[in-house]
Amino acid sequence: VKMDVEYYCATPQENMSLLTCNASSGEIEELEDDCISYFIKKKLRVWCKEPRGKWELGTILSTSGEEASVSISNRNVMKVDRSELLPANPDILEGADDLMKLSYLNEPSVLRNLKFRYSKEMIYSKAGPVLIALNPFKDLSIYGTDYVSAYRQKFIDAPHVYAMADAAYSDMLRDEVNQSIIISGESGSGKTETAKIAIQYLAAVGGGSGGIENKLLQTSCILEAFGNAKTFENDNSSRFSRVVQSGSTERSYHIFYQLCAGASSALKETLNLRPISEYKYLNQSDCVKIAGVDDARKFQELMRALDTVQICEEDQELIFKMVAAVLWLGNISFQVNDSENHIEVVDDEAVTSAALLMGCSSQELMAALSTGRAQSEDGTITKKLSLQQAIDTRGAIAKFIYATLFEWLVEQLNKSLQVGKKCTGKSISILDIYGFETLQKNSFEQFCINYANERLQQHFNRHLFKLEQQDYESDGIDWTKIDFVDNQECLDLFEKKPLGLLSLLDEESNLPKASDLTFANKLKQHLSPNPCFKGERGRAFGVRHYRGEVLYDTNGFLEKNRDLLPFDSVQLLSSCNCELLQFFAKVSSQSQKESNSFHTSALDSQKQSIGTKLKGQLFMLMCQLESTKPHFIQCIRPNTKQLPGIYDEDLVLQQIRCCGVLEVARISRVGYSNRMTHQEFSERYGFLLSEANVSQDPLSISVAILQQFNIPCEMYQVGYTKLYLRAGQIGALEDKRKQVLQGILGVQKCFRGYQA
Ligand code: AD9
Ligand code: MG
Repeated sequence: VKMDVEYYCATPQENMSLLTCNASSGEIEELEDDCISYFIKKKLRVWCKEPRGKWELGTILSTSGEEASVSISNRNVMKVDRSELLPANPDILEGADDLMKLSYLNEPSVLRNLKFRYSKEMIYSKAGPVLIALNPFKDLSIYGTDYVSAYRQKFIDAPHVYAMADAAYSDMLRDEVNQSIIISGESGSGKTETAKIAIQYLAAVGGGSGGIENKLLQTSCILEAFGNAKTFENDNSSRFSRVVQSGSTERSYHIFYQLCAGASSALKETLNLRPISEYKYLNQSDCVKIAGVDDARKFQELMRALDTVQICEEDQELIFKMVAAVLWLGNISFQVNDSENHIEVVDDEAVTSAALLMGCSSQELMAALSTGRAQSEDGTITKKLSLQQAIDTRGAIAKFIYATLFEWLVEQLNKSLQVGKKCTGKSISILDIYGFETLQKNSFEQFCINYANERLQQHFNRHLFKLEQQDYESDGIDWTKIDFVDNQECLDLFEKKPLGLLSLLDEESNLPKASDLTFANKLKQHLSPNPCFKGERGRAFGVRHYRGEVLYDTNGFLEKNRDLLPFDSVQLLSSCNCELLQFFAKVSSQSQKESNSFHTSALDSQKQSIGTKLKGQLFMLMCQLESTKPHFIQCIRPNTKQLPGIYDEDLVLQQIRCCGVLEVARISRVGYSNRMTHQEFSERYGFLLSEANVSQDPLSISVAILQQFNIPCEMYQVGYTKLYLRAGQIGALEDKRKQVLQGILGVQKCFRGYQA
């Protein structure tokens, strides 16, 4: 950074004792006398930590031994230890759009910078290559067609999702390489909104034919109706599984409430639909409404979206039948026959309605809910279910129907977007998952969600820290390694075989007599030495995640992990007069074939548990992402109240600390954001050389280009195989290239005109 004023350039530790002085000459030299005296002499501002741990701005008045007297803003003088002092940035850097530009990258400076920007509604900032997005919790007028074209034409260069989407788009066109935009952040930090903003941009600039851009935009509305729900942390949270139960102040998936509120009277009649309060799956929670959300209107929007993506009326009815079937299933009740300790299904409206909607007879449904098969010495026998078994079976069928519906819907959307032809071009993938969660009570759902986020963070670390630095080292350029928090150890805690959380969970799920308590004990027995694991009392255990420690309650872990659909239910579903259920039940029965899988028996070896399935899906996802050039966005939630204008410093700091953006900014400041092989570089810019280079070897051509364009030597390094350039250098070369090419094109046009 070149400036007129005298300033300091701190070493990676960013503390007062390790400063080096960068005088206006631009030369970096070791500071001769103590940097604190320099700060006193120049009346430069510092951060000092007050007793309650908050950082205050001030100027050092004097020092005595290890103690410094600091005058802070309200004219108070505070005495602090020298170690509690950090250099503050000069005013001129206030609100810098890239953290990389700050002279001092310490935590209070970064926090202040982001706070300043947030107060001016500048919610986007950069940390080198990473876009930081602070959730505004209100609509800002920084989106829409005018902004799209301004970013496309590069009239604006302020950090924005549009700018990042544009970079991905331009890189894809230029390098013909698949791209990805990877969005991370805690629950409620704004990932899904950010993903939609990126899609909006790409649809606008790359839409083209067939109205595909409009369809693409409408898919979010559909996916959110069926895949999102209100949680404690976020009114519109991307979710995992919650059909049969949701916590207080939480709701099930939006679609249930939208359907009940917005269905036409004809549709209500077809589905025998009742008000929300009459459905057990919905009325168990004390929350049915979301402030400021009109479910009936949302339903109309959903219907329009379904029309736009060309899901025909028949299929639409089928979808709503499945949704209503789930609701009616939840209302089915059981009567316990005390003398024989088994149950009967109460033959009421709930059974008839559910059976009708699913396309089977009430008798068949009642049989599947009350009896099951078990293996005996003489072969398979049919036996009556206990109350708990019947409730679990009912839940399993409801979850299966909903999961099936969701998968089918995604398939329909994909078909609709392909507009009949196979996509052969390059792609941009946008990844938005459920965000990291720490609740009062964390269950299997949080366990899966947080594991997935741990995987995603590893991808972030791998690209921004590991690969980046490996490249420098192996290519032999001067480089001082920068530390970062690697979460590999925590990932290993989950994934290691046979002694990892997922393997032990599967092992325990396979044991007929196992319980949540035996599972918790097993974890303690095997994993206690692991620094990321924390044994707790009773059924609980703790994991030290990259985003902090989370306490999990193993209650329900085994049952949820097994996620078995009893054999009789599979048979029932494949015999239903409903295409959708038939198809998926057949797929499911393939994997269960010839095994009398029954939910009280051991986990069927052929059916994957939820944990293992998730691990496999994440592995595939990571493989897919590895074949793309990544662009990272870190979303940050400034408060937990979901309200605009509140910047909770501690909350922001905690997110900044664990997501690694500070380290990214540090690496970027001293690193080289662009790299190209000598071959690529010489081929791309070689034609700009004014004198034909005698030597044809790529390295000599590359060096000649650097010289011709006067690129200062501190702005690049030449490695064995690649050329490393600091930020901003490629841009200048690209501009020149464009200029020359346009010149050539102009001449050609002229020439053609002349011929004509
Ligand atoms: V979760 O992990 O799925 O629970 P997300 O996806 O990170 O979470 P989401 O995108 O749903 O969070 O954002 C939460 C809410 O913040 C939204 O419903 C909006 O009300 C609000 N939000 C987020 N980003 C923006 C924005 N750029 N502009 C306006 C926003 N509001
Ligand atoms: Mg989301």
